[in-house]
Amino acid sequence: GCRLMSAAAPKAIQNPDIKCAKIFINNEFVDAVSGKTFQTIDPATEKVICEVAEGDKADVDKAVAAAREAFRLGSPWRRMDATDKQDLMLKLADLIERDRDYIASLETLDNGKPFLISHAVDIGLTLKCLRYHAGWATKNLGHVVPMDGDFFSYIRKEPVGVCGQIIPWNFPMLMQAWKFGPALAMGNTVVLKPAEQTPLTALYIAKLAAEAGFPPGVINVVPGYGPTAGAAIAEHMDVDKVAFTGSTEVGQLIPQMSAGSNLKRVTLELGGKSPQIVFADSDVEAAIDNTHTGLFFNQGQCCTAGSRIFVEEKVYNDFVEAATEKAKTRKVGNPFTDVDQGPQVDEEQMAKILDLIDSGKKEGAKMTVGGGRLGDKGFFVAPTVFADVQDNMRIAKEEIFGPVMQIMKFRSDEELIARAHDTIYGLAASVYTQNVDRAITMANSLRAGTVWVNCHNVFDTTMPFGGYKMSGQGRELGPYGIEAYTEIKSVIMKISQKNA
Ligand code: TXE
Repeated sequence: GCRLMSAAAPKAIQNPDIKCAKIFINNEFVDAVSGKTFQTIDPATEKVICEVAEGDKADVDKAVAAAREAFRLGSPWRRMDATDKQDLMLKLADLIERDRDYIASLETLDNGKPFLISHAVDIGLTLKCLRYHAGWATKNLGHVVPMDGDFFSYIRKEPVGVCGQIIPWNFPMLMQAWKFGPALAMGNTVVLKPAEQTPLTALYIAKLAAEAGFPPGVINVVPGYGPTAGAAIAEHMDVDKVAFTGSTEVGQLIPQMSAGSNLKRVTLELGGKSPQIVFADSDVEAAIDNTHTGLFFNQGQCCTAGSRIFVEEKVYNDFVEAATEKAKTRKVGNPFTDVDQGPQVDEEQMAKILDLIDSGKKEGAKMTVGGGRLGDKGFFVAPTVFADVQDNMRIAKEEIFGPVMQIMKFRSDEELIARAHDTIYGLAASVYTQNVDRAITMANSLRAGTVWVNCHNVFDTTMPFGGYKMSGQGRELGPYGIEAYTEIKSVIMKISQKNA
């Protein structure tokens, strides 16, 4: 059935009914304790989509209490067979697939990304993520250890407990899946706060989780703002772990809030300024395509956006020309039509991008295409390319998070590595070359959590993801992502006689 459904042509729903816009606690939608609501906006039209219940500390307290009760010893969730946990997660994925057109439409309405991308990429990766992690539920193995003395000893991996999860707006449903997947597979309970810009798919998927049969309190979703609802999670005395994806600025606050409260576990996935390095010995045509999507994908709103493109002198001029031509072909417009690029997520992000574009012009970079807002309704920004960018310019240092490409020239490998490392970030990097020695040497030298060779922005649930330096702490996905959702317990039992 699933196979047939995913083969069906995507059908956009331009005005999807908003079915879930309240706080989800104990498998029910409730108003905020304060009664407050906030608006979520369609970034393509600037129209209000709907009012959403605005959670803050009081609602987080309720959600944490529900998650704690669901985690109590003897609770249905704690006693559930691993195969049943696996089946629940698979069921949730199946329900998301059933409602694929609707959810992809909702994501596009709330976030602005092209519907065909929401449908194929965001939902596609969400399904794979949930299904991959479902398999882990039955594979959470411990160890029996040959310890000295007359003891029987084993290591058990237990859930951490109540997990707070704070996510951004660039991949709303996928970030929810990255957080739910390992947390649920390992038997934790969760309180998730979606970004205030994009709360709608997270709430609808919470409803599907109830339909799938997750016991009340296992999954709770509290929409609201960062300094109120988000901080209440990070500062909570009864939250055992907080996983945060967002800006480096807020990422620096989260461990402080943890330390100032109960030393809850912290994992962070933060910003980047990732280099893409194009050698003259690469397949330059392919490199032009890959660096283009490596930067422009998702309106440039990727933590891994390859926004510093270093090009070897010999091919530099040709590269700049081709990258500019390629940027010109990018179709920008109504995300419910067949376009490459929709609007930026909100006015604040658009303003930040336009300010950085201005700084590039003022600091003397050579703008070859783009350079401003498109139209006067909706937060559309023209695909922009800057050549002759110098390392000390703001556009070479700050995360732009928009469709703005920086191209710089380099001469030697040694000079290049130092320049590529001249950043506070270390999330990702890519290298384009056909020389095996150079590919491996560069891949092993670059200080980044992911290095791509002859590609960029390729994600897979089996591969750990996270940052060096100020791009984060810990890893998500793959076996390392699972570790972040378990506590390790040593059990040492005195016995009368040990035998090998
Ligand atoms: O991020 P915030 P913003 C970068 C990108 C972007 C910039 C600002 O450069 O332009 O950050 O975006 C919650 N306590 N990234 O302002 O504020 C907030 O409600 C607890 C990169 O949107 O970090 C939301 O749910 N939580 C990034 C989440 O944090 C708080 C993706 C992210 O929002 C909080 C997004 C607080 N005090 C932005 N303040 C990536 N790594 O992909 C805010 N939040």
